[in-house]
Amino acid sequence: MKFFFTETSKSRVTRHASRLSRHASRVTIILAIAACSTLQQPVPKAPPGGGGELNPQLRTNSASLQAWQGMRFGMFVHWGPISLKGTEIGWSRGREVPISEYDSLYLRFNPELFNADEWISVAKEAGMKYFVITSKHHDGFSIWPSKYTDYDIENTPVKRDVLKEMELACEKQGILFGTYHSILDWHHPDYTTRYRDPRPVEGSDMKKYKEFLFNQVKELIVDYHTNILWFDGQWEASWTHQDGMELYKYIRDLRDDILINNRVDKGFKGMAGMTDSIAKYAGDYGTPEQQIGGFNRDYPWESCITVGDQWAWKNVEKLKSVKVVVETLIKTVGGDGNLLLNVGPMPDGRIEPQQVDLLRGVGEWLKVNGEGVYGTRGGPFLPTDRMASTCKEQFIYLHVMDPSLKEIVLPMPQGVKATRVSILGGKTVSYDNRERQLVIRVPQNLPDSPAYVLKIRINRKAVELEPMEIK
Ligand code: FHN
Repeated sequence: MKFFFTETSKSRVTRHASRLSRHASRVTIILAIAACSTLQQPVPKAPPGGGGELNPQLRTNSASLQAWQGMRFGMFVHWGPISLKGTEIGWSRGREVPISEYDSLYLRFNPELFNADEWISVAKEAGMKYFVITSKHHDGFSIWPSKYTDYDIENTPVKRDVLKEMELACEKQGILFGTYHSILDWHHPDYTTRYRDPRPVEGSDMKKYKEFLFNQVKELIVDYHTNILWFDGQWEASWTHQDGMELYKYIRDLRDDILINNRVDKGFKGMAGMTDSIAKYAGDYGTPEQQIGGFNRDYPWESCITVGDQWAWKNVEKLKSVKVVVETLIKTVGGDGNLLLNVGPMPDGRIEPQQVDLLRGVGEWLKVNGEGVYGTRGGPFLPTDRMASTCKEQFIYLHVMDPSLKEIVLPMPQGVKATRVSILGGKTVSYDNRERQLVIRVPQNLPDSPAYVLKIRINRKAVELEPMEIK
């Protein structure tokens, strides 16, 4: 289901809508979701990213980018036969799990309790607006019946196209469907970098591997209508900057409204995730990992973070608390980023109850405070450990994580005045406009919550205020 449309892709959306005419109400609902979560902000100046120095004319689809940025919060899922062992996907191949054993796990991968609708309902209850599943991780297992390999879901006991079921569940429930795809592939005979694998590289042919990779990416686009291609595994020497720009152009030529992260190319700058040079490397957004990216309104970014300490399912996992996840979300959106929060489903196909409970807790907070998250931009006050801010139209949302504050003093540019202050889910709040300052008196007896959000109406468009530091 396409959430995004531009002139060129409108016809696709129209075609899609006519195919779905019997579900017209769903199309309306989904487009309404995109609309209400689409950023209300002016189109950013020429969004960076795109095809990189080889294809500078290839620009990111700004309507897609804005709609995705407005969604702010997504579910990441790392899942595959390795969940049978409870060790890390990809990385435990040849490490905790001997390669021969790892590569035969798929023969007994039978997630009988897998229910895509349940997964997507959990995402919705968490307040997540998009979903990214590992179509293929570094271990080379394809979680759909691919025409280009037998190492895929079709040759497991489960005999279901679980990826199609996820796509349809997303479409039914109005969640944007996306796929994570590993460029490197430690299983494929033609991939030329080995990881803890004694197989010689002689005879492997990257030209053949690239053809395989491009063909599988086309399957994800044409057969599964992915809206996000979340690449990973770009760091090894087998994959070049030229390859990255080529793959970006290949995808753009197939569909101009798919979002492609910066790990398609070589611009990923370590775990900080941003791109060294926006013009040089291909990719639509930066991907800080296991950390909150720095404040950046000029280049879209998304932090990917696990609920525990492993990407794939791990028995007896220590999970983050609701408070930590809510604070992580606040600081991320306060920096103008998205948060892609990862869960690792169990080998039987369920998301384990403790992870579901955690996500539900986050969803409860967003039910009250989502107005200060969805469709907003980060700032104007830079995030701190006690507060972060987002903005939309003439409103600033101040997310306060420190319940001990009795009075909050905010810097205000000359001539900018508050005209109303209230608390989301509550009443108006007393405040004073002073010389280049706004003083807010925090109400007593605030509800027990990871954070409360003050909605501050000012006398101009909030996104026009220059970012300001607060203490
Ligand atoms: O190696 C992968 C890892 O398994 C996981 O998929 C993360 C998620 O983005 N990315 C790589 C580590 O940077």
